[in-house]
Amino acid sequence: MIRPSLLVVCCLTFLSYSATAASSLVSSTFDSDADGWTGLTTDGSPFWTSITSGLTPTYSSSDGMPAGSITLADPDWQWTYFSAPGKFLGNQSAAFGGSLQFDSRYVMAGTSYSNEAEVVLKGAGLTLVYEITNSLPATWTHLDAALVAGAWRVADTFSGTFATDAQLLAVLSNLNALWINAEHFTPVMEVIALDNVNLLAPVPEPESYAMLLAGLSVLGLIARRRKTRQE
Ligand SMILES: [Ca+2]
Ligand SMILES: [Ca+2]
Repeated sequence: MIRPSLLVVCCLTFLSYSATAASSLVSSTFDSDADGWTGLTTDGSPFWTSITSGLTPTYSSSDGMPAGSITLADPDWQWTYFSAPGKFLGNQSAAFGGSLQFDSRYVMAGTSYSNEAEVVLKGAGLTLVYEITNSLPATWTHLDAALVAGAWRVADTFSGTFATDAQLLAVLSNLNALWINAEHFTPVMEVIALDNVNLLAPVPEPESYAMLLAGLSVLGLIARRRKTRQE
């Protein structure tokens, strides 16, 4: 019979492994300020040239999920994006196979929905784009961009070729821009809010858990045998 103490250790180890496996690599929850986020406008696909950069988001201490978020007002006829601070950039290869998650909503709507890439990643000479939805509502909405090949297109939202594993990993390993859409409507008038930006490592497959449990069981057996021999 497995000793209760050993069982507890096994369970605790398993639980702590589960809790840390999908943990955030880097995040912005906007608890006290804009956390270094800026805004920019771009002419979009296929070149994603930045037209105006260094826009200052407005910080809200009362709006958010929970409170504390930023908004960006559409300043011109180009595509407006939130631009991530340095802590989200550089080598983020640990997020490969994971996801980029965030909450967003519109504070002020335009007259009709329009569509452009939801997230833009630049690095290693590549621009990758991810499309989620063109109908962002007024209520806070959780968005999840899986960082897996086949989910991202190269440079063009609707007709670009899908990025390969190698391309996605190359971009994540040398990330020099991470933009989140603040352009959901025509014409120039909407205000878009952002909260809880999270870059997450991949969650292990069920087989990984099974292997971990098998390994722990073997360790338990060895420990019991040693104990029996000592007695
Ligand atoms: Ca918040
Ligand atoms: Ca607009």
